[in-house]
Amino acid sequence: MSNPTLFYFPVRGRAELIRLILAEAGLEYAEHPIGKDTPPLHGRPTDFAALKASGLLAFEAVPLWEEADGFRLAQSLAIANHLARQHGLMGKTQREHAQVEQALGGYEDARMELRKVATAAPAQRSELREEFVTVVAPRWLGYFEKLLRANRDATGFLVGDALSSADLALWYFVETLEDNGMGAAMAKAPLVAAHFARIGKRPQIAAYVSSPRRHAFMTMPK
Ligand SMILES: N[C@@H](CCC(=O)N[C@@H](CS)C(=O)NCC(=O)O)C(=O)O
Repeated sequence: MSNPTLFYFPVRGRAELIRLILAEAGLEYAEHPIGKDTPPLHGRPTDFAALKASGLLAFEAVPLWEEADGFRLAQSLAIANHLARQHGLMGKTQREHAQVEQALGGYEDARMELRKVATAAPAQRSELREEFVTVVAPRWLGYFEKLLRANRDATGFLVGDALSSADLALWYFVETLEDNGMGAAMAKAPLVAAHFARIGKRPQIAAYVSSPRRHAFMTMPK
């Protein structure tokens, strides 16, 4: 296997921040799509149960990242950080690096809140969704508004004077809200909205997002 390979389901999910980093970095990579009862690819299982049994997954979970020399890494954020560091998307100083990790921690927390809605029992989902759109998401977007304002008066990025993986993570979070019809949560987040528009216009990101390589959006259950 000559290109590094991303093992994940053929959906955006937890692998999408990794893919956005790869797109921005312009790194060639292959996807190893996981399924159920699917045949092996390049001698590796694609069937999830068989992949778990193969011992390739440190925590019996994907995504998994594998490099040409056999180096393997699990945990989506560890993979994202590894690639972001390699490609200059993790801040320019140790302090910026820490600030990028801080923003990524916020992104993970905000995603967790969204996940609570997605995995709620059907009877509770609509109430939770309403609360998410009117209270929870605006609160998290408000935190990101403050981070943006505190960094060069929101004229560029979340951290420092260059794009980092934190910007891509925020972009993906906002895209997920918009795609799921939760755009109303953005009403009091004009700086995040402007940041979303800016990041989405970056040539590598725009090209990736409109490419056939991008996995289709899957709506959250309502
Ligand atoms: N903290 C891990 C969580 C990974 C995870 O739970 N992945 C899910 C798929 S999105 C999985 O493989 N779950 C194991 C299973 O379904 O058996 C990460 O961010 O990579």
